[in-house]
Amino acid sequence: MEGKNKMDIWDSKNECMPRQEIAQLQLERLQSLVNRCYKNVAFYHKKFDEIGIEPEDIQSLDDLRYLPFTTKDDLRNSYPYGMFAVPLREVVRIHSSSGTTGKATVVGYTQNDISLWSDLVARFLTSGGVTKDDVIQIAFGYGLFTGGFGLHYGAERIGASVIPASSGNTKRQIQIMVDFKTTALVCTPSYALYIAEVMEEMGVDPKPLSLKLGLFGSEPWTESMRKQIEERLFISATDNYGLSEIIGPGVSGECLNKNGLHIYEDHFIPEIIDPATGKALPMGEKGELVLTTLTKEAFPVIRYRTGDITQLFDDPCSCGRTMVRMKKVSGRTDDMLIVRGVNIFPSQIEEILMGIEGTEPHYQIIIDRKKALDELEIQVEVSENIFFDEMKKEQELIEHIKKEIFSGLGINAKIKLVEPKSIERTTGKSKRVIDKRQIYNNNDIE
Ligand code: DLL
Repeated sequence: MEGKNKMDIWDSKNECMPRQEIAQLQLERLQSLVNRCYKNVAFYHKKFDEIGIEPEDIQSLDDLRYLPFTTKDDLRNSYPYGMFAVPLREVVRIHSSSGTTGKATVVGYTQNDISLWSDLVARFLTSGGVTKDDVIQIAFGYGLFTGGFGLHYGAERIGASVIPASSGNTKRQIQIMVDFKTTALVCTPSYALYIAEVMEEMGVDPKPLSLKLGLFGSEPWTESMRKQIEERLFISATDNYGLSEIIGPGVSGECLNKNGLHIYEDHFIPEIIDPATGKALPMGEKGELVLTTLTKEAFPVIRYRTGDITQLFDDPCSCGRTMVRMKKVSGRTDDMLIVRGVNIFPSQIEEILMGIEGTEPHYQIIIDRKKALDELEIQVEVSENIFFDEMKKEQELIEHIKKEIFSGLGINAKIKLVEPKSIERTTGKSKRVIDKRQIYNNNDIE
């Protein structure tokens, strides 16, 4: 990359559109969306009638706030096809969200939706540095999860050479990377870190490899995690974001300035709301991201509450794209841990741990309730060379982490140092938190 201004843009006509034109386009598309939803989706028809809104009432972008939210529960209640806006015969693809926090939701795509999806993925692949000359290894699961197929079609759209490796079988991934001269890796950030670790075990030096780019997403990751991955794999890593309910990957992505993810506003309207009150917040404030799809045919959604916490900002980016950006997602509203009344996000703990020498970027947060009091335990892996070296050193490290957690979060945590590689690795999204309080609750119900 010779200077930041030389970055390629996949669709400069739309990605660099003047803000006024974006707003005009959004309004036209919003009006058409509202019409389509009212006409074709019983759920929206009923909701609009209930609150006394007709499609013609939407006269400006500000009127969006009068429209009802759509929640994950709404989608679940219409399982499997209740929210589709076209007959099934026009649907050419069906995906489903992972369902880790409840019953899965089912999403559909028309041929036009698939084409749009490929273009949006091509946008963030391009902004992350991928070109048709790249050999791109897709280590996301292929299947109902949108990661594998979403990235696959986008990479083909660019004309890159796609290796549909899928996730898992890590040694084989690395062998492929070496033999096929992979230049770009696509997976979750936690899997990228695991790949780096297995490379070390196999004695594969990442430095002379052809690998130069990493495009990671599908789970939250901190700046410190980015640094670790970049240094260990000798790559430049960018973040991309999306969710099945909206389209899959391709809602937003970073450019090589790595300063926020450009949201593809010609196809999605982002809002930030206060998750407690549902009130829209002004630009720059932190809250829950709400997204409206403007052009999706099979599965349009109005004001979908993503549960993801971020901030929007609209200062210009030197790459030339004019779309608003969102900060890296710092967590989900339902990920927020309330420990003895203190609100904590796992990403805050990650940020603190990453800054402490002698620890590895692998940790687990365990919350339990003993005698009506919440207890927070953080298990942290330590680097190979320091573990059990000296009891005194170990104790010092524990005290140091405790102190940092207390000064950062205002909470006393129990710190447990665990052996290198003892925390379970993942080939997909990582699970950092074990909340035993919830386990008890579930058992109570059963
Ligand atoms: O994870 C879509 C995706 C695939 C995005 C591949 C990027 C790359 P779901 O399985 O429906 O879809 O999960 C969506 O994952 O609401 C966020 O909580 C989280 N998430 C996705 N991307 C990011 C990211 C895919 N870059 C849920 N940073 C979302 C933080 C992310 N969280």
